[in-house]
Amino acid sequence: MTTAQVINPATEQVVARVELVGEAETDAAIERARRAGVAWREVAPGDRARLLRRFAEAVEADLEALAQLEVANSGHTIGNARWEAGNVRDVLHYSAGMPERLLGNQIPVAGGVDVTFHEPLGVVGVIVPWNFPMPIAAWGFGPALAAGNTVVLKPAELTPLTAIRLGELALEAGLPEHVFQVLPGKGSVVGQRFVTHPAVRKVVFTGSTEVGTQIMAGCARQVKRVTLELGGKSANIVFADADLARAAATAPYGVFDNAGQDCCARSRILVQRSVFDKFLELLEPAVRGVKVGDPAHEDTEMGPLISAAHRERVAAFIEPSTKVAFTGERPDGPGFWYPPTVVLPDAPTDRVLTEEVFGPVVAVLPFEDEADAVRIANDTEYGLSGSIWTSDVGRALRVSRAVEAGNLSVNSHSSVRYWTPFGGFKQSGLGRELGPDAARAFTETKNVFIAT
Ligand code: TAP
Repeated sequence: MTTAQVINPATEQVVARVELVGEAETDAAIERARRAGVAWREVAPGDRARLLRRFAEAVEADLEALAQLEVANSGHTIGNARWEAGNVRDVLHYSAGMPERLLGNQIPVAGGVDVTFHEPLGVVGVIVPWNFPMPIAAWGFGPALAAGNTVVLKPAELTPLTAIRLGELALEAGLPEHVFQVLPGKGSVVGQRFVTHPAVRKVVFTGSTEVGTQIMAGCARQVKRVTLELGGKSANIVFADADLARAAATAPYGVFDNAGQDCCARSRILVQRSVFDKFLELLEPAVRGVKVGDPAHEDTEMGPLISAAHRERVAAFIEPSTKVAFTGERPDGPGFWYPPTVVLPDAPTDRVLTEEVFGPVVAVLPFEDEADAVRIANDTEYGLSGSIWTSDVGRALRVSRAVEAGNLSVNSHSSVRYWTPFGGFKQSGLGRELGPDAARAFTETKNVFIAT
């Protein structure tokens, strides 16, 4: 077996070595999951609910330790890491409400009775990126388990530690063996096997659009079900009638949270021209004030990037000709630090406007009127999130309906709530996670006609 080093991005120290599973072990785990599924789907819905609640309680009991582990695993600030572990707990509690509510229909027919059932798919493969190792995992495994499926989960190679711990907690909570297995390994090996193995009936993938398209093409060969959560280039639209002070004070948190390694990052700030200069004046102290540093400190707001290679990738967006308006702080010494950076693009074709940076770099640009704002916001292949700042309710609704994105917020930057659906338009993804229909995405609808 090969091993991978897990490096704390804030210290560059090796914090763990993890054994990576290969193709044969992946096949064996999928077979175990397939067998475990035979009994799991027959567990009474109320008992499945109770087991998911116990899993949620085990996460709650371990919450601080999970959060501390995430700080070392991925460099997330301790505040964010606590929210992320809490999100896993909440998703599990919410999923525990699903088994008893997977209702079918009774449809009026002549000559008999017609009913529908929501049958589990079987084995579900969940592939998770490094940017939110815990929540993104739970958005897949919580509803999938609730619907009676078994789950094999592949964490990102860079950040496997918290997922491994969640696998242990599931067993401690009493989930039957092999119902939920965590398989640390390479995407090209373990993730790819989820795509090609016929017993895996659905792949839930979160990550880059590039890999997501390969997974979709691979799954197409077996008409395998797929949910994709991919990249973003979201717009934060600030109208002249907005509370400008609030819009400017919160804008950094809409894009620099998790050091910008967030598919929902509002990495384009569109500001109505009449207040453009005023907005930049207000934005500057907010950006300079973002507390960047040791993610284990309680008041740190932004930690490091995930790796040296990723920092290089982010830095490459700032070319010699790029107009940098201002930057925030970054600590010296070890750690993959990059400062919050505000740029003023020259042309709509600038890479910083068209490509996902996945780092703390935001482009600010002016627009003329509502139609112009919508045109610019939609001028991207992505469509995941976005914010609209205005005091006009009618405009808020008009623009929300016109922007091609799955998750919009008005006078706020919130994107993720476990009880509302989450997912992307266009190349940001396919399907939805979370929300009241989350378990349905892990079932097939079966129709049965009984002649009377
Ligand atoms: P990817 O390189 O796409 O990796 C994501 C996951 O897929 C990792 O677990 C990776 O494994 C695995 N993988 C890589 N190649 C694979 C293959 N050929 N077959 C199957 N699995 C494969 O993305 P990343 O660099 O980890 O994350 C950054 C990207 O993810 C950004 O573009 C970001 O926008 C996107 N993202 C989107 C969302 C949502 S919700 N839409 C959320 C988070 C991130 P390894 O770790 O072994 O490479």
